[in-house]
Amino acid sequence: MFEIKTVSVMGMGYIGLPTCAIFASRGFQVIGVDINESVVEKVNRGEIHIVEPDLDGLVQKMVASGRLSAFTTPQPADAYIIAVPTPITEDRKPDISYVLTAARMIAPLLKKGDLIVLESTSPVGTTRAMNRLLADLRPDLTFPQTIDGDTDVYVSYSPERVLPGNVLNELINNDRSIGGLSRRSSERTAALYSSFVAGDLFITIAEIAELVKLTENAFRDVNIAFANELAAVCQDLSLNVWEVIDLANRHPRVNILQPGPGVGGHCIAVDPYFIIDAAPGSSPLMQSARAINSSRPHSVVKDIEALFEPGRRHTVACLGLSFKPNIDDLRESPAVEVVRLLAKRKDIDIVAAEPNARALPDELRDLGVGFTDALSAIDRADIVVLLVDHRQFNFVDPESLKDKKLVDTRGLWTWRKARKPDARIEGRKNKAGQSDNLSPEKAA
Ligand code: SAJ
Repeated sequence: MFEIKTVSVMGMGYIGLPTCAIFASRGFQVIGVDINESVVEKVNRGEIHIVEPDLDGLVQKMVASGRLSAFTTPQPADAYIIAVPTPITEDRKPDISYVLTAARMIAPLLKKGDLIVLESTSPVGTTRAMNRLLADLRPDLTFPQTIDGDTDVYVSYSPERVLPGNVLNELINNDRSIGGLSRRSSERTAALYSSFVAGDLFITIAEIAELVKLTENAFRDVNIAFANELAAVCQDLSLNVWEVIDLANRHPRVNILQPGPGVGGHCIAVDPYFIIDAAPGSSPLMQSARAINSSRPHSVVKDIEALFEPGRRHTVACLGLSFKPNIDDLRESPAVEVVRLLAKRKDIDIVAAEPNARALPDELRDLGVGFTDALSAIDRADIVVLLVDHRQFNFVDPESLKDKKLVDTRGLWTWRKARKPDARIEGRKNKAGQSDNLSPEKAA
């Protein structure tokens, strides 16, 4: 076996940069590669360009130790990790061009014994397509063709599955699937990741590992769509969806997710399309889920418009812009979409608050949206819309909302903070010192 001493990570984004830092912390010499010069300069100064707990300190330490350095072009290594974006096109087809470009860039550097691991969320078949491209570009080396054959170069798929906001912890502790194009590829990949992964490693074929990653995010999308559909049903029936979910989830086998203004981020709102594109005739549920979740911002806008009084100019406070609580990431954010849709109206004033951002995105500022802190926004508005359940919004004084019309898309004020204490009669199992282990027969 060839020993891996140097690891090159292609792409230093939300996944690539923490991966660089973790490999460096395990003693590897790590080369981070990114086409964005300012990212490379920042990392080489020991700084980071994303918001992620504890990552800044680790990157700073690893750069200072000399084990992590960044470049705009690939450098020779023993293992190459590809962590570049795989977006969708306008017509919702997967775009794997960044993966293939990364493969083209490393092809000239490859030598006997090297390992290539694709980590980017990818449509089924991408790892094999990348392998074919590499084999075409380097006819002097052998690449995996059958699961059993040994080769000069090893190729695997092993997706990341970490949650933004908890990346370092989940990188280490989550289980991982590894889909090698050959048995030796899987073995080498497992050996490399076991340097930092404390979770279990599961070996499978590349196509299964690719579909597993897509399945995880499609599963969550479908489940969020269920919660969002239930919210619409409850609205028709004038019932509180938060209470319905809270009580239903007390069933031992029910776990309904939370409704909201839609699904954002660059993963869950995108990845189901990779499955839908591959099997359009067999994925009606995933297609419906996408349609339900994508239409949520429009429903929220309708709920707000229902509060307008004819002839009156309203000021609407929109609280929260990020795609989920307690982060600064506005990409594909349904909250931004709600504000964008509202801002098309010229008969209202809009003021937005986002405690994790220093300014509004240019697009919203150009639409005439104001930007201030939550309390001033509430103060100025007659309609208050809660779009993201940031922890800061827990501390809003209910008195300040008393005379306002509310649209609480996350149930933070209208349910989570307003749960009635006398609506629960505590059972014996929850009372201190009173637990009894009676079998049903004994209890009877
Ligand atoms: N959301 C709801 N209701 C919920 C849960 C989430 O409306 O009950 C919304 C959020 O507000 C947000 C969106 O869904 O807009 C996605 O947020 P998320 O926290 O569910 O997931 P992400 O996009 O931050 O990260 C997901 C994770 N995948 C799964 O949980 C299956 C993460 O583990 C993946 O690594 C990541 O996608 C990725 O990179 O693919």
